[in-house]
Amino acid sequence: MEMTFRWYGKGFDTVELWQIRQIPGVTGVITTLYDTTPGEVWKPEKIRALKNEVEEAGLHIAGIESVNVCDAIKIGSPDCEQYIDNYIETLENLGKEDIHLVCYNFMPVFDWTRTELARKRPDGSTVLAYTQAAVDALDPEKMFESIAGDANGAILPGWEPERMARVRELFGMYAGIDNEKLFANLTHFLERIMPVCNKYDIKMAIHPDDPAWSVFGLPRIIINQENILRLMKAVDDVHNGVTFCSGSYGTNLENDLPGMIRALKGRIHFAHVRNLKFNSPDDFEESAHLSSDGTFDMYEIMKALYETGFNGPIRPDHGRMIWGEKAMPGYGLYDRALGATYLNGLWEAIDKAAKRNR
Ligand SMILES: [Mn+2]
Repeated sequence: MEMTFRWYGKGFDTVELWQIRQIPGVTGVITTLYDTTPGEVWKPEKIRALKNEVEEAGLHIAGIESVNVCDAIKIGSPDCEQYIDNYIETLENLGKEDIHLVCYNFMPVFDWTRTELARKRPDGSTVLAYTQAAVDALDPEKMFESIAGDANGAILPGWEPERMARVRELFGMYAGIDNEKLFANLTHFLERIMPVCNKYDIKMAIHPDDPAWSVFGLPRIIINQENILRLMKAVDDVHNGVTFCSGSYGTNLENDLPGMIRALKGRIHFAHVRNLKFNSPDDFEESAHLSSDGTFDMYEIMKALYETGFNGPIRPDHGRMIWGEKAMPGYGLYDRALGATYLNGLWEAIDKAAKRNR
């Protein structure tokens, strides 16, 4: 396991590389070219410049989150083959720069969905939250406007204003796409990219849909153990793998998180580990990483990763906004640094206990 930290790049992230370098045990960053649009080929010079910048700060690029998949590929529209070719070219350029992990998702229209970006908790911290009642009452075209005001001026990943201006058009484009069609398009995409992934040993790691159910009637497929195992079998190559995000699969309390980790042994290439606090099955907020602050048993999650031989990057995921920090919601420095330290502590304890009992 390598402890890592997500970084959006200079000019997009309030957190700086030198700060990440000072978090104990964090050696890598998970980053992206935030100013590229889905479908665009990533230029080798830009990848190299990003890599140099990270390495000059004493860190390294442990993976890319994300190379976004454009709507044409998800929909399977006539120009999708050209966009898959572009994606392959991007993977090739990443592989040549010795980058071997790519996180992506296959969610239509909306990336992750929350109904509040700054819900206040009893300790005065603010967190992202979701309540189904608010989604049911909302016009999807107003979704962006309703949350944008709490974003501290940041551009939210997956919620870029240009994209949100096209919400109506995007809904129309997905009109004929049900879960089966989306699954077929995902399988086709993976089959097409596997040769380049094999050539450069690039592990693709699909991020689950968040929340793990359909919102606004759109198809959602990466939501539970059955579906993710189906995808692993459909393209049975180790380079077709998973980002295990406890906070996303965990939105559905029926998902047994440690059990899923065990079922996915060998195919989890990247882990997002965070906790949620449920007030009811359809109202949750993002708590501190600590088990006792939320609903999940973080020890059991880390233990399942340890026992299945997980050796990829882990990162703390969304953090609370604490100590007066102003940052992109979920992506401040302080609470995620606390999360990294806590997860490192769990791992050390699990590792030492395992070695002593051997
Ligand atoms: Mn995640």
